[in-house]
Amino acid sequence: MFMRIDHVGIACHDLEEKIAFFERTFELTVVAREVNEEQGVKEAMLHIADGEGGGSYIQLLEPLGPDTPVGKFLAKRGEGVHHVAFGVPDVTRALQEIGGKGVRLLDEKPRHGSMGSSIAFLHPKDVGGMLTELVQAPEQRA
Ligand code: MC0
Repeated sequence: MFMRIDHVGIACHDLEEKIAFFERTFELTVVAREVNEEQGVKEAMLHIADGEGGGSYIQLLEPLGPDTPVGKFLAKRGEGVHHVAFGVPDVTRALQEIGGKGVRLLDEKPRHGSMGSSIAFLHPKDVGGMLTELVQAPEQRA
């Protein structure tokens, strides 16, 4: 079902400051930036590697406000890993299969994600405390 780790999402207070740190320290490059109003974030993707099913990235996330998923996370837990995203060939099908196994779906239907992807989240309490995202890259859409 999972083809790769698409990205690891990291919550931060200051996107520009965190981008500069990752570029300077790990020699990573920002390949995309976006404000996603629906998800309440300003985000940047830093490229790690390319594989058969697509690329893998570090995603830096700054909240658009305190009453957003990442804003609440920062207030409660501080900066750190917010979610892990797995690449899947078909996110709608993956949701059906995973939901059928009793995992709570935070999204019944895919939403717009980074770099034109289709995404959906699974409840962290049903996945060992890890907020889990499913990602279908745009080139994998039927
Ligand atoms: C909350 N919890 C987490 C968590 N956020 N556990 C692990 N990782 C996280 N990121 C835990 C809380 O500690 C709490 O546990 C329980 O889940 C319920 O949390 P809550 O604080 O009561 O509830 P909310 O209202 O903060 O909702 C949490 C929930 C929400 C995960 C349902 O954030 C959500 O729907 N997230 C999905 C969307 C999202 O995160 N979007 C931002 C990234 P206790 O033990 O205290 O009960 S958008 C993105 O990444 C896009 C741009 C992309 O990739 O392309």
